[in-house]
Amino acid sequence: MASLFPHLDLPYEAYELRRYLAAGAGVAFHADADGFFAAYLASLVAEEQSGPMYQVFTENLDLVDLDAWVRGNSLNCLATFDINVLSAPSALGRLATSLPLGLRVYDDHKGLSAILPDNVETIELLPSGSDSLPEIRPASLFCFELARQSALSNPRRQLVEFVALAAAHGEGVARPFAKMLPRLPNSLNSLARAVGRGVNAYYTDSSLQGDDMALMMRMRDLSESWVDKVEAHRDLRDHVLGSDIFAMLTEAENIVSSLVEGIARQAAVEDPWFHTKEFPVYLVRVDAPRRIVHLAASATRTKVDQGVVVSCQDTRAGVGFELRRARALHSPDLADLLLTMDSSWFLSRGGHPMAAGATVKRGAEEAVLEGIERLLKK
Ligand SMILES: [Mn+2]
Repeated sequence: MASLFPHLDLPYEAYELRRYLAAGAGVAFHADADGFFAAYLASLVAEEQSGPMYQVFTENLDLVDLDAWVRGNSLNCLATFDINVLSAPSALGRLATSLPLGLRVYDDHKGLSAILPDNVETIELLPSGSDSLPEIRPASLFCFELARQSALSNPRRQLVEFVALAAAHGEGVARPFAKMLPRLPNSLNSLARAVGRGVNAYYTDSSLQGDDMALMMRMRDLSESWVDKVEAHRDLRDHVLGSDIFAMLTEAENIVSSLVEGIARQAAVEDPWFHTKEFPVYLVRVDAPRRIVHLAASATRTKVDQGVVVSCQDTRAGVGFELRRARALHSPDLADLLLTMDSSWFLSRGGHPMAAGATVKRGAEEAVLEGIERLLKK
């Protein structure tokens, strides 16, 4: 796992993170499997109770609400996990002025060009020039490596390895990173997949989940009760299967997967939206009671296994857009593509070359679709 981050001094990063959290830093994370598990693992690196935590939902990636929360809690410093600040340089500037002791941003930000305020430090997780692996370095796997650098007790380590696997499944990198991930028995591997997908399903609708940190509290309960019970009861699989958190996650996953599978199955039998010279492009218009636009895009990419998939869905905050590229393609860079378009159409946008997303102002969605078509045909 350390080989994913050859450009970083991991013992130093563990020390810095611990020092920062001990100074009372708040923690904000992207509300999905990667962000959630990154924040959880970071709290283990801290070894003691860290500051207050905040979930940034995909539709609020403009960071305005996060700034209000920082001010409301009178925080001096903040660490963010899996929050891509590429899309929000102006909100970032405002956020930085609220944090006299600083802001540490843990994510990959290919192409971050904005000049950052002095008290903002980005811990860039993506090394430059890494062709053989996907162009993504999940924040959760970085925090897992930091947690592993800390001296964790054995029972805790087993649960933490399970969490790293769940995070990789949730982030969709379990296969490409398979050789680097911890090896656990097959039954735990499939359970980790269910948990990773369940966390993403849980976070598909912020209006249902609110900002109550219920999932994080249950994750901590699960981990504490595992460490306490491990002498009497050695089977981690039974422990996870019998937990509150697992019941909550499977319920969310059942609701969401039936919605998403139906959409992807339908999209795969329909004709592509258009063809470029090299590949087909699929358009999926999502109409569903939960915010599943990103999952519909990923599931459709898996089903059609070629070209580019664009999905969109009307959400509370605006129109959610998600772009996915087949794994076999090496271009186009989908994050670049979104960033090339007229900024006045967007509330937020960002991501990675093969998976990017945006929230578009209501009324601008057709202009964005035309822009995507024009740029892909170029
Ligand atoms: Mn994320």
